[in-house]
Amino acid sequence: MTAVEEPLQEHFQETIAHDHRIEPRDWMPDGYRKTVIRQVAQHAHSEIIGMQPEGNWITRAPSLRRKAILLAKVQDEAGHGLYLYSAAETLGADREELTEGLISGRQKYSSIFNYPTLTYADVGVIGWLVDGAAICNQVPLCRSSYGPYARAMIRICKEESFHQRQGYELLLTMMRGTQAQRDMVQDATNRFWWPSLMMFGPPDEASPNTARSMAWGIKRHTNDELRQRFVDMTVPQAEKLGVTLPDPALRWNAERGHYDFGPVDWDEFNAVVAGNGPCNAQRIARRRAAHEDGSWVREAAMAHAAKAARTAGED
Ligand code: BYC
Repeated sequence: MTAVEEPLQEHFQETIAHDHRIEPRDWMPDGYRKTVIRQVAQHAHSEIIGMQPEGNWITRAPSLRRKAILLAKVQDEAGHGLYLYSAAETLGADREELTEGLISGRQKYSSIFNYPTLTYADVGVIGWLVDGAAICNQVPLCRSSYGPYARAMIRICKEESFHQRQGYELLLTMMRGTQAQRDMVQDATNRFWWPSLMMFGPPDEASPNTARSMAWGIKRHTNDELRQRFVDMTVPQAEKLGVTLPDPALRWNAERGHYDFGPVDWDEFNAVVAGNGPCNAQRIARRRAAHEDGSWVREAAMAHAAKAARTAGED
């Protein structure tokens, strides 16, 4: 570290220690900048790819009301992706490079979106379990040490909590319907339960980033802490709904004050994250095609901006 950097590093450490926010203009260690860009990019990509599994059902929604709700939810996800890309840009990340990172497979997005959506009950279960897991993970990120990320998360969490409730309400309606509808809800729950637990990332002992990210206040809890919090929150909701969570080992542990649950299949998680889940190739191909289809819009916008700058220069 150079003599010039030493007081800057000290100021950075003090800001973190006092739980104040790091802002784009502040000096920060290279590793901090890279870690925030990596996590925010992963999050932004998840929101953008996350539009696909539910988007699959927009044209086949069972009523106008359900269609309007689903359209609004998927649009919210696009908005979340855009806030988050903007937050990454405040650290010097380039939007085009971020998109390239996603479609080339260099950067990750949440494993959960590599599973197919087979029935309309999946829309409800994604709202209940996937948005439920996202809220558990993201509410503490509203206190993340990087200011623009923390502020983006406040709005995102408000919208996620509406998403979670719409999913649960959809499932309550289906559970009051026919036996075939109840079976659809149970089947969707069976398919999405374990992948939802995988959303929190690898177990703490196998998570290379958690310790450093927590020391820097980027993350506030470990992956396993949040996974446990999600299980504790969700079991009573499943009981109220009348569905069975597909885990015979799930039971209340009075001594720990938490639910015990069975082992997550980490081989499946690693395969999905490595690109070999059921829908990885389809999701990326779709995103790549959408990006290529939109190139004329980007070119037109750039040409317009260049012309406006030239005109301003002539004045
Ligand atoms: N899937 O050391 P770790 C949503 C990667 S979208 C894929 O624990 P970290 C929604 C991880 O990136 C919700 N990859 O990492 C949208 C790292 O790889 P790299 C998405 C995963 O960063 C539409 C490596 O594994 N939420 O709300 O400390 C509809 C080692 O992991 C996963 C977020 O993204 C995974 N599940 O912690 C509905 C929240 N888990 O980057 C809902 C923000 C881990 O070194 N992100 N990896 O190549 C985070 O909080 C953290 O990034 C994680 C991982 C907890 C996910």
